[in-house]
Amino acid sequence: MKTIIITGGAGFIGSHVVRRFVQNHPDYKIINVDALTYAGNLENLKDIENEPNYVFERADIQDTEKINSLFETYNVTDVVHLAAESHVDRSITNPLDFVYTNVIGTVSLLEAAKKYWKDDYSNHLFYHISTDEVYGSLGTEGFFTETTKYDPHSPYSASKASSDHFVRAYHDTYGIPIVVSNCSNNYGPNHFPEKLIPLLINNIINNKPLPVYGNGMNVRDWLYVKDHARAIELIFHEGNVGDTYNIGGFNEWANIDLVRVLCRQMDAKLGREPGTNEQLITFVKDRPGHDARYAIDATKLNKELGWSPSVTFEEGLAETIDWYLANKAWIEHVTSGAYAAYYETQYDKR
Ligand code: NAD
Ligand code: TDX
Repeated sequence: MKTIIITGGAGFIGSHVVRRFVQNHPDYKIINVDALTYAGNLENLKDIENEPNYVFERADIQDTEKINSLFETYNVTDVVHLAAESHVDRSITNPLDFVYTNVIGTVSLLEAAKKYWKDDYSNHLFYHISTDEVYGSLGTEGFFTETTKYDPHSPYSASKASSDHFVRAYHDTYGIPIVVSNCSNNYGPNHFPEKLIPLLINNIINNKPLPVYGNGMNVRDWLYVKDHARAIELIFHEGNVGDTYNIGGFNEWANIDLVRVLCRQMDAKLGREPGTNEQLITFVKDRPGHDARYAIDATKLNKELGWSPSVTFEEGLAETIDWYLANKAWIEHVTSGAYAAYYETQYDKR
């Protein structure tokens, strides 16, 4: 019997992780701890909200008193930590928000784990979900491995790198059982439309310009979110304590090529003439400090734990587009109000 806090469970990746754990492990109690920022949305979990092994607790992970009380009330055995400020462009405008949640919030959770697990660390795990962006930027060759030196460039990746270091420091200093995974770019259902793929889908549906930063040649390595959630479930159960695992599907795309593929797939889905959506492509000012290329080497995860992606990019993208077309109300809810105002500040340069 485990009682697991999953932080950030109302967000994009977190909601897929919560669903997997709730559905696959009826013997675990899953406590979704989320502050419900602009990125958190309980609509993502409507289908499982009444499951007997699921509880939602609205809390800010920086609130140490509240986090302590949750550890005490539920006798928490494990933490799967996803809550974060996650958007690079927002980190450029508001870096302190990223320090507060990603760094201080993570340390606040580690402190609770240290306090409440100290009598016997052996039956516990603090699993920290991180990103490939901590490794910095690659040239045209090579991959990020688990031993690549950290070299973050954006306030977002600097805050995630810092949180990774704190998690490992709590292992080395206090003996807290930890595991860290660093994943490539995710895409899929429930992705907030400030991020590239859902932003493109939403804009194509609405015949709005498709903003491509710089020359569009920056490369990202894309993984379907449900495959990331599968990897997290596997690492949680079978990963070596103290270890790091890189997660990725060897699926690199230059942004502009990805935009074109998506335009073509959506021409077909929307019954538009081939080439219609590509006319919406608009090159805009580049992101400051824009990393050139990310590429994950996931060999360790494959060799040691037998994980590999279950869907091709084409299949994942098709499922994603279908989900957005079938869930227009979801997009309307998350893009109304504050998000609409944010979007205007981002793309008024066109
Ligand atoms: P997201 O922005 O969609 O969701 C973040 C969630 O955290 C939201 O539900 C939000 O309400 C919650 N949250 C934010 N601040 C909080 C706070 N102070 N206290 C409690 N809850 C808070 O993010 P995502 O894309 O699902 O990313 C989840 C995790 O995975 C992050 O740690 C991110 O760094 C990591 N990651 C993301 C990607 C990706 O491509 N999206 C890739 C690799 C790693
Ligand atoms: O409008 C856009 N136009 C554009 O060209 C946006 C939003 C992005 N881009 C480019 C920037 C990147 O090269 O597309 C690429 C992907 O951008 P994002 O979707 O913002 O993702 P990225 O910056 O790569 O970071 C993502 O992957 C790693 C997540 O947001 C992070 O949380 C995760 O850690």
